Amino acid sequence: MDNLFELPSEYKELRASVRALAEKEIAPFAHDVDENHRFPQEAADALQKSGLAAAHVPTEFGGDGADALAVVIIIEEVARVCGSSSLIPAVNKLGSLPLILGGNTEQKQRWLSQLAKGKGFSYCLSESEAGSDASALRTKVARTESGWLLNGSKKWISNAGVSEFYTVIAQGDPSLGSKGITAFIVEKSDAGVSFGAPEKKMGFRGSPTREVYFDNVELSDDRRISEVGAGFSLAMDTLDHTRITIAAQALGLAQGALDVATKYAHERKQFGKEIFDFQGVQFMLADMAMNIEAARQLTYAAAAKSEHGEKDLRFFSAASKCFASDTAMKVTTDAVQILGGYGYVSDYPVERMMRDAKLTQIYEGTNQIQRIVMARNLPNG
Ligand code: COS
Repeated sequence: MDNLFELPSEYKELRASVRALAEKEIAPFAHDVDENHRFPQEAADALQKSGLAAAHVPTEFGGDGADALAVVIIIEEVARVCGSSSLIPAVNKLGSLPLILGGNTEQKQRWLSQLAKGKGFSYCLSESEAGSDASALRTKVARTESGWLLNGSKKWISNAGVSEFYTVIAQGDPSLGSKGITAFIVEKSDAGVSFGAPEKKMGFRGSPTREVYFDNVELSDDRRISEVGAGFSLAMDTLDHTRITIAAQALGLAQGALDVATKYAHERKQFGKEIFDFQGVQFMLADMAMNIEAARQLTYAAAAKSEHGEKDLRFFSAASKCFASDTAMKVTTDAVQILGGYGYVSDYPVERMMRDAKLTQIYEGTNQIQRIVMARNLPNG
């Protein structure tokens, strides 16, 4: 009971080391990455060098075998200084988790070992007409004599074009609805794969988001990582684990904004005293800290459930993503308010954090979808 709410020391040490790395090697580039809409290559290199870009890859396939909580802490600490950079470990986990959950040993050896060496892995579920209604996807896969033929397109794919590998969820028999869907691994170099122009986004501007096009892409059957027709369940099972990484990202953005706002409140003087001394500002900072801590407890609990495959994972992962991202939106907006005119311009990072926070309420399932998932998973729901 004594240590129930105390993080074991290995996680505290991990946090300290990721924080030091993030502040030294990622934070100095965060503004430039956002301003110039460029990929955070410095962060990618630093994370890869320290084994943090895809730490979740099991040791047998060349990774660090980091558990779900360790990955959450990595993402949280990177997001605290740069949201775009935190998408590197988050996308790598999202893209490769279907393979980890559904693939055979040979397939894992083939792709996870390369992921551990720095080749990125993206996740292709959403389409222009299939966002929240994910099972309405239209990317088609058809059997051929030698395997499969893939045709269609995916939209809003994070790190598309940078990643080497793509998990693609495709429909093989529309008459079966979600039961006609199967999951495949596609490589960037496969003939018939191409990418759209990078989207012009409000936030997360350092992470390229592109459409991915499949034009008669021939795939052998060893690219298939789910049973035929079991791809939708695999895609949803994946999100149960990875929505927690979005909660982690939201948590990091919120913590980063609170840290900046608290420091600023002590530095900024108006009416002859620090603005921290005004109760109105204290109440805001206290609410921000309180909600962040509540989001952290929920997210870490969800991570433990992910690690142990507990039955209520689906509820907890949706709840953590929803609560942490709503918290991030509120906290970053309040941080901008505390910084006033300085908060609204890009000299300080809080307006960037506020723009980044918005996406955490939208992707890996909107917060409206998370509430549907939670309601469906109430004990007597
Ligand atoms: N895990 C595993 N399986 C799941 C699941 C989950 N979280 N949610 C649904 N399924 C299964 C169901 O059990 C069902 O299988 P059975 O027919 O065997 O019961 C099948 O998938 C279809 O489920 P359902 O009919 O509930 O699907 P809906 O079309 O109603 O959609 C929601 C369910 C809305 C929850 C789902 O489409 C969703 O999460 N949408 C958001 C997608 C998303 O996050 N997109 C972001 C892009 S990914 S970055």
